Amino acid sequence: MSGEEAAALIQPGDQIGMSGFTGSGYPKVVPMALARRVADAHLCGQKFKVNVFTGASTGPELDGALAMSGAMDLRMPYQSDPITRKLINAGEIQYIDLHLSHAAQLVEYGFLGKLDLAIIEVTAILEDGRVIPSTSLGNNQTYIECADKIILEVNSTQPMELEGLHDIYYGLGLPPFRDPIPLTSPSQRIGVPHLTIPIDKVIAVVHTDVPDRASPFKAPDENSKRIAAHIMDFLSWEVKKGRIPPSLLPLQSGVGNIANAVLYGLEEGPFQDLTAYTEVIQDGLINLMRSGKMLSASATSFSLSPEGVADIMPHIGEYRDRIVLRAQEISNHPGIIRRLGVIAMNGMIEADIYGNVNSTHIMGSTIMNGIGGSGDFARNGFVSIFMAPSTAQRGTISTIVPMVSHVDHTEHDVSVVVTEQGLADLRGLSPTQRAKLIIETCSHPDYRPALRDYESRASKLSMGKHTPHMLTESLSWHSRYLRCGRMLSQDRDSSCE
Ligand code: 0RQ
Repeated sequence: MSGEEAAALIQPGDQIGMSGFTGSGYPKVVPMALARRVADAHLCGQKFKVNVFTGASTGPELDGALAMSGAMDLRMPYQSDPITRKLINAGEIQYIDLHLSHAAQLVEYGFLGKLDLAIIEVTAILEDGRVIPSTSLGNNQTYIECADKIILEVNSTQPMELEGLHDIYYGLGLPPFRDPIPLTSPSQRIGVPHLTIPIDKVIAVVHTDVPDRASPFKAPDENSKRIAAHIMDFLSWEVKKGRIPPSLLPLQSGVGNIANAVLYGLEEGPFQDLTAYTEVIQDGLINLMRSGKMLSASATSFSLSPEGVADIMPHIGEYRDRIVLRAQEISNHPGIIRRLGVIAMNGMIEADIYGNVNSTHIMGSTIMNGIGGSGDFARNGFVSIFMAPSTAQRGTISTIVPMVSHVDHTEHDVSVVVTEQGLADLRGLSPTQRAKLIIETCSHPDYRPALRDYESRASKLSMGKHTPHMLTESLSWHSRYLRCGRMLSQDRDSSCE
């Protein structure tokens, strides 16, 4: 049926699980038709909102269209759409920012309520009923299993060559009846290549020929290249010390231009026979496979530039033995990440001098994208590297700060902080040792004196000497409470208002 006919089957208040992960494999026609329906309803004064769950970020036809029409009441678990972000920060969309490995099980546990509908993009429905997934797997099989009804969007622009790339291992079950997941190497297959669709739940099949909206990558700039070079030196050192093999350990690389630059750095680096256990296959990863430097990669989606899509997708079948796409609860599974010893490399907004990392918030209250999979990999990886230029906003803000304004990755989950200035290896260091190293190695010279000044005054004036801070400067509420808390609860003092 048409997108309009399918969208007419959606009810106000529905909770919908959709496919889509980093701009790939998301439904397009039905969300756009739903956005038009909602806009019409709002014009007539009717309230029409739905809750939208996905794998991760999608594209303008889903997040952009639904946000602009005012259709979204609640969004989870990750987004990177500018309109959605604006409405979340305006308080008009409720956003649950989750570890990506958690999303499927939270739905299965029933913690997020009933799933009314699943809208899933697929590549094809074969004559015998088997369904070839699209360019991402995300939470698709879970949403299909948990939803009351299913709409399939068949995208004829996705190549049939995708058949056989996916490995769907579904049915972890509920505690206490969970078995170990039998995955011991990145390229191993433990499931089936097709989605299992309970046919009686399918209420619509819709055709689309709208391609994934892949974001272009900027060519690596000087800072990204320097960050990549520091990471190459670090990995070489780890090999030299015998802590990792010459082929390294499976790599995870976050999204974005710096992450892609690191992959280009590996292209020129000395390492051979690499593997990846990650979430997204970016252009840089494909280049490593093409040059023979990388043997195999496991992920949950493709996130290729438009050139990458045009170049690679028509021949994607050639990579069937070397690329595996998995559900995100497997690609991001803490136990598997720890078992494989993944080297985790993720972007950050800021790090503090003690190694706490903020990946999600600007100035503590404005969300950027979400934690995504960075927490799954950071806490469980063999080493966890966080990277960013030492300044943001054209040099006006230091990304190394005394205390992060929001903590996504605590000091306990961060092994390495790297900027274009240098790389701080935090393993085995106490907070005060870390502070000195991060300031001297990672901060921009323009901000270094101010950070040194903070560190030295804090080490003298702080009440505790383990993680010295001057809270008046970094968290004024706490010091105000210490000063005025008693008075606030007894005789209110206007100086404490
Ligand atoms: O702003 O767009 O206005 O120029 O933030 O920053 O430097 O372009 O960095 O694209 O690598 O994104 C952490 C957001 C970094 C990303 C984050 C401003 C800066 C710019 C973007 P403009 P850059 P990147 C696997 C892993 C969480 C999810 C994750 C992210 C904009 O890496 O979302 O890791 N990570 N998933 O100017 C003010 C600061 C700032 C700042 C940056 N300190 N203060 N503004 N900016 N630092 C993948 C998945 O999970 C799917």
